[in-house]
Amino acid sequence: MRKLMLLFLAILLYQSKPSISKPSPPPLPVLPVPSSSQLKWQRREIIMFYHFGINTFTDSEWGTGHERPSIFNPTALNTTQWISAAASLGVSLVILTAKHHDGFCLWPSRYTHHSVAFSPLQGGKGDVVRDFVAVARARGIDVGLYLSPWDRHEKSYGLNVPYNEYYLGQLYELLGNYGSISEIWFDGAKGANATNMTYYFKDWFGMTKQMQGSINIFSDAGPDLRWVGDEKGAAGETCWSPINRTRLRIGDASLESYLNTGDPKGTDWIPPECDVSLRPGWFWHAAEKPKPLNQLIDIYFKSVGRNCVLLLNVPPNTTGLVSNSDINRLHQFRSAIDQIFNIDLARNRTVKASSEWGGEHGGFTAGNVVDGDEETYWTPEEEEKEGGYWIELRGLNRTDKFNVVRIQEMITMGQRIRRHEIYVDGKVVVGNGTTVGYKRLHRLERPVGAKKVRIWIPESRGPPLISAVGLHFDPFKPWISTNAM
Ligand code: FUL
Repeated sequence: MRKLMLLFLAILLYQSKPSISKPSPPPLPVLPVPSSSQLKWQRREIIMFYHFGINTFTDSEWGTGHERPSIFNPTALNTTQWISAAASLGVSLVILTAKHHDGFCLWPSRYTHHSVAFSPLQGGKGDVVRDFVAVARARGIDVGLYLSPWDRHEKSYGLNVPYNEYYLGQLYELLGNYGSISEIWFDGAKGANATNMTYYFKDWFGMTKQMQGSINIFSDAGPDLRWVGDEKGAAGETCWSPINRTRLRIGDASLESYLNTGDPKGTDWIPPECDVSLRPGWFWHAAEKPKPLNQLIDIYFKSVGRNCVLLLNVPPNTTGLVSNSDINRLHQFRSAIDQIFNIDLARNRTVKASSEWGGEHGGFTAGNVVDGDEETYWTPEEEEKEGGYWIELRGLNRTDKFNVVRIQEMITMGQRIRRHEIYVDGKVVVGNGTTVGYKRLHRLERPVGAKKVRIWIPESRGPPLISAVGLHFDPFKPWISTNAM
């Protein structure tokens, strides 16, 4: 009898359990994938560079190393004003040239007399690195440093062991005395007097990682971030974060196009950073002006809009301030980006897809691409449909014109899309391309109004994972302003 009652109870419990379908576990990643530091960096989108040093006072780009430290005299130096400029653009990481090729140090390095300690700045007590770091941190902005390997002042330059020791000593000072450093910038430039000298990159990188566990190391060859191969702020139309590190060599000009496009067969995740200056030069020159707004917007589309981070250089002037003309241009740039992207015509619209991983309760439904949440994504069933995978926005208003299409991959699980096409109302192709990556922005030929917008993905490394699709209107597109006149 007791047994029977227990059985009855068990049946009752089983039947009263509500039938909830379980979400599906996500698909497997497609390697390589980013580290958490690389992911954090990618999401910053725009970061800022400050070229400041002895060159600022000699109207030059590459100092000789023979300049007297006494000429370094920024009478109104105000790093708070520099950082406010960065904050107004919305950047979360700022990088300072602690030492450029002339060898002059913006901090009082123990290993040289060629530094701020021998300049009039605060009677020799100044430390631009210290001030810069303190102000940025107080504003919640992360910090990076540029320590040029090429040093035209240092006597030991050209001698393998002594110079590498000198360089490591300075690196140790910068990475040990200024708290957490998020990025370190190594370039490969070398003097003609050092053709037989080797930069001990392996030792430098090793010590850097030992001292700053979550830092990103930038160089022509990574290991964390790579140069994009030009200084125009433009990535390749095809731009893979994966690349083969074994093919890369620091300072090898023949690799520029490889760096620009990356490699779908790459086994290393080393995304490109697009460094470009707001002005023609990297350092401030009285005769130069900031780039026009249209050019900056174009740079944004060719860097951030091609799976990269834009590193925009804003050089402070001889008084030690960012010039007003530059500040105004940064404000215009920010407000232009906001004007284009703050309105998203795709937001919360109906979305259909070729299939949904795990079905409608799987957690990877098409609607995830318009929910405004970068952590959710759509992914189809593994099986490739004829002609590829697709996702389609429906129920749009023909009167709402857009001329920018934004597509974002969920890169935490690898970069996958090899080719994509954008169709409106079933048949008209308004844009197409190869890679997508973290963010791909298409600037269309002309504004379009449509009821349906479909993204076709005919080729990809495994099923695509899409976190966002957006439709925007860009009033700055050059032809619009000329037509309106
Ligand atoms: C290059 C340098 O030679 C330029 O002067 C500038 O600093 C640029 C960002 O990197 O390697």
